[in-house]
Amino acid sequence: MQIDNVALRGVATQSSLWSNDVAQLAIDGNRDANLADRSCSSTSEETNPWWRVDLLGRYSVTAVTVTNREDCCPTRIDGAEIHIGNSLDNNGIDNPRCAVISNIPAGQTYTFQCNEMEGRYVVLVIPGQAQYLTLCEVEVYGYLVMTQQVVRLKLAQKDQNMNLTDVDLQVAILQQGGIGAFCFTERQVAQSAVIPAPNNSDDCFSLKGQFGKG
Ligand SMILES: [Ca+2]
Repeated sequence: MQIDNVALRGVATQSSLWSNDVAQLAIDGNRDANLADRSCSSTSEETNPWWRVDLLGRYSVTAVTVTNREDCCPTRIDGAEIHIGNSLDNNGIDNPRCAVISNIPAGQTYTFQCNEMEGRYVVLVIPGQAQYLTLCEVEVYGYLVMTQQVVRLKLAQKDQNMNLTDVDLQVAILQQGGIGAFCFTERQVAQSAVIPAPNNSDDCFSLKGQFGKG
């Protein structure tokens, strides 16, 4: 099974904003660790600063990789925690914890094993202290958790070698009609310019009738 950095396709947010160092800069695919190069996210100094990526689907996360700032203040990240899960309670901080970052040397990239923890959200937080949370890159390695409905689709098709994570294939199957209602994860829907995004937080919804053939 292919393990990708799925954070690259996610949507990031954070508890506050320092300068123009927006949350998305931590998932721009660039580990450049000099803050002036504009590839690091940063909150302002506050208690319990957090950063979160929405993976837009439920993933089994094998590892999270964090690149620390190089030009200043590498110890600011000491004590940061990585949480993974499907809840947004307490901004996602209440989700199970994968790791505590004891320290990362300036400009270095460390990997934390998460043993296939499942979740849509990956949250980094520095608990219990007033601090800046600066992240030059966060990589989330994992794979999409197949929903029961996608498995049903797999069983329904003739060619078992088709790649059902291919959105173009999914759309093509639906456009051919006659298969009825299927569900897609929001993650998969978000990848498609053809299928409109769902209006609720369910990770699965019916596409029956979307193409007038349901
Ligand atoms: Ca970056």
